[in-house]
Amino acid sequence: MRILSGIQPTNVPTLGNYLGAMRNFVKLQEEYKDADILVFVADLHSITIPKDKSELKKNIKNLAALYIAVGLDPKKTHIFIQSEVKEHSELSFILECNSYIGEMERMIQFKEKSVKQGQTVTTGLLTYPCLMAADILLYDSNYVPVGEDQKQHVELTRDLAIRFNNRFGETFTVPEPLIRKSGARIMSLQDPLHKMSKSDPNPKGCISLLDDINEAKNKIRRAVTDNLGVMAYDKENQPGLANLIDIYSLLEDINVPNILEKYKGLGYKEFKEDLAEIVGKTLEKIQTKYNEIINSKELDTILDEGREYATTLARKKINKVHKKMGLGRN
Ligand code: AQP
Repeated sequence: MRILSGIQPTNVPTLGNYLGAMRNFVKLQEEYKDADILVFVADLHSITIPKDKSELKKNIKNLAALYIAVGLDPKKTHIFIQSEVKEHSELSFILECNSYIGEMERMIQFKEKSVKQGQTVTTGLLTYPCLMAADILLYDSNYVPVGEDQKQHVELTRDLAIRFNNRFGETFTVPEPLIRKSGARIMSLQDPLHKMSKSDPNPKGCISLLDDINEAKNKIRRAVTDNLGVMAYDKENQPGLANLIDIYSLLEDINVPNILEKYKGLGYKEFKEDLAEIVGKTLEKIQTKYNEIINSKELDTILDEGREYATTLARKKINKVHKKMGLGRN
């Protein structure tokens, strides 16, 4: 069985990326001991919205180091950088030629992001789902751990795989999305109706995994709540507080009723103070490991091994695709 997932190096990952994705990759390592797991830095995906060269370089390396810092074990999980395995772009083009513009235009993410971009929306943003399908299909991935927002892209990948198999003969494994029910959507600390995002221009709303620890604690202390002053879990009327309770629950592995019981009759101040400490400890642990690995030779060795492993699998699949379609001489 093979499981594959990736994150875009659009900025330093946030606590939301950690709780909604990275931490789950680590859990998968333990839960699926026999599975072949590949986790990559989706740098090609990140350029669908143009990026500054030096920022991109830095973010790629940071994300690779953070994968290890949060607990991915390179002995169990192959970690690589997407653009270093050329077959991703190659299969992406082939899939573009087996998909329809209407399918791409229907993707919710394209509709949302293209509205924000206006006239400067790139062609890459439209064809992004074909690249994502290529990422998945190159490795015959059975499961793709994604957030609810990416489910539509995995469904499109399934359609493309089935279409290709019907047209050219059995070639691709049809994947399934793996969506964790407990992986809450972490919201902005300043605007709890919008998700915490690494490209949020307001740094107060999101905690980056590389934030200064005291600064991160202050962000929790100053997080927007409400003036009801009652410790309750009510997403509709107290969305800011509910978000903080979700973060507490996930980081401490305590369920919501137990948290409410613990803070019954106490003010938000005590709760926020404890949560600030919990977040601080989490970041400290991640940053200690990150500092050990970021400038080490070990990081390059891990990424070289990941690239070699991924390339061997990907090349084999691309050769098969070429044969099935009649491309080249063989
Ligand atoms: N706030 C969040 N809560 C829970 N999970 C989240 N994820 C992202 N934000 C939250 C999950 O993290 C993974 C990262 O996916 P991505 O980098 O490919 O892009 P994204 O989903 O668009 O993440 P961001 O942080 O919002 O990036 P930008 O700002 O660049 O668009 C996914 O599994 C996602 O579900």
